[in-house]
Amino acid sequence: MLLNVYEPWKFAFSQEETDLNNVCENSWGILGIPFDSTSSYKTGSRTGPTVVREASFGFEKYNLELETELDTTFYDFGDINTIPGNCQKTCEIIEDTVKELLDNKIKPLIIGGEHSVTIGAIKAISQQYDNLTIIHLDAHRDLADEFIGEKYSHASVMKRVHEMGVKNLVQIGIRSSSKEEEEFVKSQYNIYSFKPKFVYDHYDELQYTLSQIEGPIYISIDLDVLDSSVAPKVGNPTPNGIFLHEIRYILKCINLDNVVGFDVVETATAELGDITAVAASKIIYDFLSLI
Ligand SMILES: [Mn+2]
Repeated sequence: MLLNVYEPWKFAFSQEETDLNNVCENSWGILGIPFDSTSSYKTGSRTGPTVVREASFGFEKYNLELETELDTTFYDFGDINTIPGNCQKTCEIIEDTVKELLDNKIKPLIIGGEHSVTIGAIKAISQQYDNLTIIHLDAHRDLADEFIGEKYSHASVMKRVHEMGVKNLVQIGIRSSSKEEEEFVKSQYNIYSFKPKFVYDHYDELQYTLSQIEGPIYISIDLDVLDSSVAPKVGNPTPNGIFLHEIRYILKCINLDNVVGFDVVETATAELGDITAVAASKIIYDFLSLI
């Protein structure tokens, strides 16, 4: 029999194991979160986990750009059960699941789904670490206190996260915000931001800043941080963003030994081979190659 290794429901190169008692400590565990109920513009990120995983089969185990083999031990545990239409309850399920991973010394790598799913993941992680730094790549600040009356929303993710008492919030790629959000940022001592122009023009300064971050780090990447020519199928496409090689550069600047959680969210397409899904998959592939 000739069978190939194409199993598009799992991220390529992941280990075969679903029993948490049998996994290696200090490994990574992928969770897909098919949820998009608060999306206010383009829906469809509920199929993100499926197409992002499928796209991973286009990459080689040897990562030529990084000149390294993807030999990190990681497991793909499949998708979490979500409750369509109920963001808060879905976040509670995510929090419980991430806690279970952390109790087994597995770090969560989340594939969204819309950005609100990050609330549940960071809630679990912030209870384990009182000095957590969030590195947040996004076109938007996501610091609205509420959005259309909803506290649990893709537009208020980082406000909820900030309320959890994180040490620092570092926002990169921001180019869309409200006056209220700007005033909130100015009133806080622990929110840092770097617009796309800063990323293009001041690589060295950005590298220095990121390399100085101490303590545990959670990286949250809303795919709309990318220029909308590179990743058009996102919940809120926004022009004039950064590019894939800049995300790779940013990841290389961070002390990845300190990273305790990672997510890539807002891939809003169901089409196999869509360039947005490939971009999301590439970011995860590069991250797994670097750690
Ligand atoms: Mn965004």
